Amino acid sequence: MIKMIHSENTFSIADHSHRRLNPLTSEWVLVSPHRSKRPWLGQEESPAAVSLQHYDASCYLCPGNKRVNGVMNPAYQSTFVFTNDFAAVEETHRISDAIMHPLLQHKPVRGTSRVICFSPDHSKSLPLLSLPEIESVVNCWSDQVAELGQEYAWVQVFENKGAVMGCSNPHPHGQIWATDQLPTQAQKVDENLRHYWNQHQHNLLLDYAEMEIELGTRVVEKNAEWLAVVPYWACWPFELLLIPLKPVTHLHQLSKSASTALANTLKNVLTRYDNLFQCSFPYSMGWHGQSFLQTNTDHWQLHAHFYPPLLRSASIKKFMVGYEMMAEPQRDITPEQAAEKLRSVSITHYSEK
Ligand code: H2U
Repeated sequence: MIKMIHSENTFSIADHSHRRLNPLTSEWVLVSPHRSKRPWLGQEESPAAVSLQHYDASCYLCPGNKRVNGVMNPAYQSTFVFTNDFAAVEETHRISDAIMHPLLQHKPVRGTSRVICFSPDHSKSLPLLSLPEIESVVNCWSDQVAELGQEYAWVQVFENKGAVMGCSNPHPHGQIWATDQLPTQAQKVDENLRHYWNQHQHNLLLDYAEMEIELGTRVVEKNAEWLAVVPYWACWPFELLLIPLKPVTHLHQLSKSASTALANTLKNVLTRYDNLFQCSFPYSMGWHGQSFLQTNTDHWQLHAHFYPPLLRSASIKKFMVGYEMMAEPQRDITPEQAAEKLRSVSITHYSEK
């Protein structure tokens, strides 16, 4: 007879606290599913409503308007890119002749920062644009990566959306920062993808995508070219990882059909985001293409991260503080529950119903 000792201690991943490993960074996240029912008496955000104003005379990104430094934006019709008037990095080559102590090290950085307006329409965040308009944004990202990749080691395409994420303007826009060195995240992910390749002679992200499609529990969107999944190791409540299903290392190497399918995937996942809490869903997103310093592409696969802060409603966000700052990130609802919630909402935008 099999005697069940301590059966009340049996572990269930859906109910009990555990840690999950992020193989892209080799960092762990603490998952506490039982904690999602705790009461909330803390800060509430003002929900970001979908804007109805197509043009704002005081917006420095609207067509024909004056920017802070006095330059006029053209009367652009589609996407519009300009060099950030307050660039975080400068294009000048500089050499530091400081003698460095091992504990006080620095490196001069050369680079450029650009701002990308996604649309002339002040009110149209990405999910509200038409599919051809979203594809124009994809093509604009791709052209920028192709151009800046000729000169810089790392090209970071990103979007900060919503005041809660520190975005300064609701006009739909993103940014690109290109640098002559790999930033910390890029370095870390490159090392982990390379380590997996060396151990298995397989591409980590392609293996992962295949496994998630087979399991299905964390999948939010899938088509012939793309997978959108709440990663097993997600830190943010409704975090998403977008992976192309065919090997590709850079946005500008996507085929025409992959770019079209990406526009479709973006439209659907971002509409799901907005529909979840019926608000213009804030997030930070960014693309991770390969370092332009490398020629061997076996280990790398292009991917995008979406890190949205909202947790329970349009007004309650997750704070990465306390234990997260001092120990490691923690989440309450499981990635599987988050994926289920995202799958359960419509792909027709609530404002268009
Ligand atoms: P955020 O909304 O994510 O802050 O990005 C807007 C960027 O636009 C920001 O980096 C730039 C800011 O430096 N900007 C200009 O380049 N010119 C302006 O006239 C205002 C803002």
